[in-house]
Amino acid sequence: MPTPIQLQLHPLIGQLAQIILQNWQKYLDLMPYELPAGLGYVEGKLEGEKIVIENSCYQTAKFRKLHLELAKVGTNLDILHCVMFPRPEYPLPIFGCDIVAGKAGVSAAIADLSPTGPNKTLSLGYETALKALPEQKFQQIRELPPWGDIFSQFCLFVRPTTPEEEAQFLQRVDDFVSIHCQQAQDAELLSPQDTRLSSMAQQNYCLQQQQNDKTLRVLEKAFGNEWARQYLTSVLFDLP
Ligand code: BLA
Repeated sequence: MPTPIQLQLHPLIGQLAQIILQNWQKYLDLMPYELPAGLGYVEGKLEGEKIVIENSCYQTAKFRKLHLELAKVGTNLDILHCVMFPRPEYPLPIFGCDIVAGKAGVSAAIADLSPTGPNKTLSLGYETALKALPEQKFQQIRELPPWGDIFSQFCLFVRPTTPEEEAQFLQRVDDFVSIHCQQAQDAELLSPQDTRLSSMAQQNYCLQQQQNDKTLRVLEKAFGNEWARQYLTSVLFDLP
């Protein structure tokens, strides 16, 4: 079910949102997740351009927060942000995806299943499934910023340059999310000690993501400094 703002976004973003939501509906038993009051749909405009943000948020037995955010900044910057935070009691990585599209096309497309376990590795189930995915080729692979040490060896960070590359990116995210949902079905409870470690890994993930100035700057321009910080730390990357 395309939502009003989704219809006006860059096609890659609309398609990716559909793929993510379809996987969630297919594999997971979704329950609502209440975002802090007033932050489901937000509009802001301080300097210059208007920004519209639309959030969909759910939880399940294995995931504490499934968050899909679509944003339109002015007429030429479209953003998809998605994170699937597991409940720390389960040995599950964090799925994250961000797409930033401007007039000149998609400048950043990133997707990962980021480890929360010991030694920053994924479990054998994930490794096996991810290594079995077909090899992909992109002309422009982007370099991760310093805080990007949270991502796994399977992280894909590209600037897609052709419709074929966009299709490859969509396929890879579809595979990541469907593997993740299926692995989560079989996940068994961790010991209290390992739960503490996975909770700390999630905190580290959020603290590193909060260092992304590029996200903060877009939000600050529309909503001001205090609101932007609050949104970053309570909606986008709240600590478990
Ligand atoms: C980059 N994120 C960006 C950029 C912008 C945003 C404008 C720069 C684009 C570019 O370098 O081409 C903005 N992203 C936003 C905003 C929101 C958003 C405003 O999600 C939300 C309202 N970011 C995430 C997640 C990941 C992520 C979940 O939210 C990864 C799983 C990654 N975004 C990410 C990375 C960069 C980026 C790695 C590049 C940062 C850099 O090069 O310094």
